Formats: sequence, C-alpha cells, structure tokens
Amino acid sequence: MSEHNFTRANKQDAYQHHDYYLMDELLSEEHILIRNTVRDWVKRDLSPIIEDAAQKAAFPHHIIKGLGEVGAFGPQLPAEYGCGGMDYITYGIIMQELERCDSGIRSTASVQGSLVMYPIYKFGSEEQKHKYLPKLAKGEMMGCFGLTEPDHGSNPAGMVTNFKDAGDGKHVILNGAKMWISNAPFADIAVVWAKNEEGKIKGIIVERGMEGFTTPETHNKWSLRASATGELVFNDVKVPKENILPGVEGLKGPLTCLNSARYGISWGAIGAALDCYDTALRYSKERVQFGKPIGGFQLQQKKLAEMITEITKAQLLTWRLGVLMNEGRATPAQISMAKRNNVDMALTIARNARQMLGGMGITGEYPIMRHMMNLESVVTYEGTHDIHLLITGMDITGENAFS
Ligand code: TGC
Ligand code: FAD
Repeated sequence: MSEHNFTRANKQDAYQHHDYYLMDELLSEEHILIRNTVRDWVKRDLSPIIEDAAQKAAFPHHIIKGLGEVGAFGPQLPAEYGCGGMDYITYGIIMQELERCDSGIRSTASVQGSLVMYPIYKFGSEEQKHKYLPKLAKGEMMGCFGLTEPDHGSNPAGMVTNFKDAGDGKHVILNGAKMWISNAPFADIAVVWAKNEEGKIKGIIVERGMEGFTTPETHNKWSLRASATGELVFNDVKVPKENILPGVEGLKGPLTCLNSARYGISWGAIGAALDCYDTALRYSKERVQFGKPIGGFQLQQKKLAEMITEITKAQLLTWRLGVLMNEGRATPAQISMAKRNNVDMALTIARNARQMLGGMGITGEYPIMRHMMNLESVVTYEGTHDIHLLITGMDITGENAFS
C-alpha cells in the first residue's frame, strides 16, 4: 500500500471546493478552465438577478447572449457546425455550474443543446445542420422540444399529434398540441415529434410565424419560475417537407435525445445540491442558539455529513458516466440511474438544508427554497422518478413493468 499524505492543506482545499474526494484531479486543465469561465459568468451576470427573476416568474431574456458566449449551448457537438467541439464531461460541468445558480437556467441550456441542437445534428440533413446549428450555438436562435402532450406524458408512444401530406408535393399539414414545453413562449423553432400517416413518429422543425402555430405561456408555476414554459398548438400548420428530420423514425428518436439531456441533468442536480449544502454549512457556523453555533449540535452535523456523503457519491457516479459517454459506451439504463439518483439526492438535500435555516429557509434571502421548488420539476421532467426506477427494474430483470 502506498504511503498516504493526509495534509491539512489537502483537507482545507477539499472543503473549500466541496470536492471531498479530490475529484478535480480527474479533470483536465481545459475542464477546469471552462468551469471557471462559466462560474465567473454565473457569479457576475446570473446570481445577482436570479432571485428577482424567480420571484417575478419572468425568464431573464438578456442572459441568452451570455449563455451562448460561455459555450452553454451544445458544447458537446462538433465545432464544424459552430458548436463547442468538447467532450461530455465538459457538457456536464457546464450544466452543473448553471444549476448551482438555478435549475430553470440549466433547463434553458439543456433543452437548447440536447433536445434541439442534438436531434438536428444527429438526425438532420446537412442543409438543416448548416441552417440551424451555428445560430443555435450562439443563442441567436432559440429552440424548444415538443414531446409531451396533455394526455401522454410518461407514455409518449400514445401521442396523437400528427401530420399528413398537403398534396402539393412540398408540404405536410400538422395538427395537435404539446404541453409543458420549456422555452416554448420565446422559441424561434420547435423540434416536434408527431406521427405520420402510417402512425410512425418523426421529428419536424416548426418555425415561429408559420400560420396556425401558437405557443401560449403556462402561468402560476411554483417551480422553475425563472424558466418560461408553454404549450405548442398546431392548427393545420403547413410545414415544408424539408423541415422533417430524415435520419430517424419511431420513439427511439426523441428517447435518444433524452439520453443526452438526462445525462446533463445528473450533473446539474449536483450543482443545486452543492449550493444548498454550502448555504446550510455556512449558516450552521454563524447561527447561534443555546449559546453555540447550530453546527456544533450532533443533529445538524448528521444532516451536513449525510449531504456531503451523498454529493460525493453522486459526483463519482456522474464522472464515471461521463467517461462512458465519451467512449460511446453509456447505456440508457445507466443514464436513468444517474438522473434518478442525483435528482432525488438534490431534492433530499434541499429539504434538509431548508430546515437547517429555520424560518430564514423559506425566504428569498437564501437560494434553498427556490432550489427545492425547482427540483420538484426536475424530478418529474425528462422521465419521472418512478419511470427511471422501472427502466432500471426492466434492465436488471428483463421484465417490462410499464404496462
Ligand atoms: P419502448 O418500446 O421501450 O421503446 C421504443 C423504442 O425506443 C427505443 N428506446 C430508446 N432508444 C434510445 N434511448 C432510450 N433511452 C430508449 N428507450 C427506448 C427502444 O429500443 C425502441 O426502439 P425500436 O427500434 O425497437 O422501436 O418504449 P415504451 O413506449 O415502452 O416507453 C418506454 C419508456 C416508458 C421508458 C419511455 O416512454 C420513457 O422514457 N418515458 C418517459 C417520457 C419522458 O421522459 N418524457 C420527457 C419529455 S421531454 C422533457 O421532459 C424535457 S424537460 C427539459 C428541461 O426543461 O430541462
Ligand atoms: P404522468 O405521466 O401522468 O404521470 C403521473 C404519475 O404517474 C407520475 O408520478 C408517474 O411517475 C406515474 N406513472 C406514470 N406511468 C407509470 C407507470 N407505468 N408505473 C408507475 N407509475 C407511473 N416535456 C417536453 O416534451 N418538453 C419539455 O420541454 C418539457 N419541459 C417541462 C418543464 C416542466 C416545468 C415540467 C413540469 C414538465 C416538462 N415536460 C416537458 C413534461 C414532462 O416530461 C412530463 O411532465 C413528464 O414526462 C411526466 O408526464 P406527466 O406530467 O404527464 O405525468
């Protein structure tokens, strides 16, 4: 066994960065550089305005340019289409830094990168890639992803949105509705999944301004208030055939995109957890009750110790998953496990951290309640907590428990 060097400096460093197992040593210089760039931008441009945006339930549109500049849109896609040309760990790190501030902002970026740019890159024609990807990467154009329908959430295979030939040789006619769509109220384009005349699911790019296409906003959310959510309504929308994604047919199209987005969420959730842990840890050292800081009471130490243990386990899980993603070896079931575990971990930490702040925990003076409410959406979207458990169940038993 090699000799250990348990230095105090090592420990202090780890505490400072909440990197208990010195995971940074597994990252490259480029990873750390990009993390610092995004972290600095978040601190300067996002953190000061996020609470106000959430309180007002208004997406801060002016941050889109900055998100594009720090490379938050499609960093994992090839540079030849104006994208970042980086690896999946970089993508994860960026999602983590954004969600450390707010899940809603990470949502905006992960929808754009994984659910709009990725399907165009993976299943689009060369013309579609050149037309849309460079603008989407810069944030000059924003997109949304329409899979969920009012009557088909966990079971998207049952979707009723459909298109048929317009008879002019050039267009199809799209009808139906999608709901709970992130970015819908302001998106310039929507990647919509709809059935063709044979009942096969295809992806189709619908552009704002097409007649019969509207995007009413969803109001009164208590969660993801800094993210804009809406419906996509298609009333005899005439869409050029050249907007259909040629490279895929069937439910595996949208589900392949979800693999990428769910992977990003597994990193993002750690960001929210870290912010809650960090806030509770600092508060526990400052808040005095019964003559000493509450961090000196065993009950509070138990909460903090369990938080950093769970964060550390989640960091190890995502790092390994990132390596498998880079090698093209990650399975959908592995991604489901990480998304489910890490979001649940973050939600539990948010709930415990909120209690540690007592009454102050419910105010906007601290970010914990906002994270907690946001995570109630994150645990539901991109496949619910239950659905991901059933995916693991099916993977290990070979038995399908969905229906
Ligand atoms: P099933 O029969 O199992 O599969 C149909 C076809 O799809 C293939 N497949 C996958 N392919 C790639 N990746 C995956 N993860 C895949 N899972 C399945 C499968 O091999 C099959 O292919 P083929 O060639 O044989 O046709 O499908 P099912 O109808 O039984 O459904 C399975 C289930 C329940 C796991 C799936 O429907 C599911 O994941 N449901 C959850 C729905 C969901 O996650 N919706 C998310 C909507 S988007 C969103 O929430 C964005 S929020 C973003 C934000 O704001 O950040
Ligand atoms: P349902 O499917 O009706 O599920 C209700 C409950 O039943 C859940 O607890 C679920 O786990 C459980 N359940 C369902 N089936 C089973 C089963 N077989 N076994 C056991 N339990 C089951 N969708 C998009 O397409 N694009 C987006 O950009 C998008 N953004 C979103 C943003 C927000 C803020 C929210 C809240 C949602 C968003 N969604 C989006 C939709 C999201 O993906 C769905 O809400 C999610 O997939 C669940 O569908 P549902 O809400 O219809 O719940």
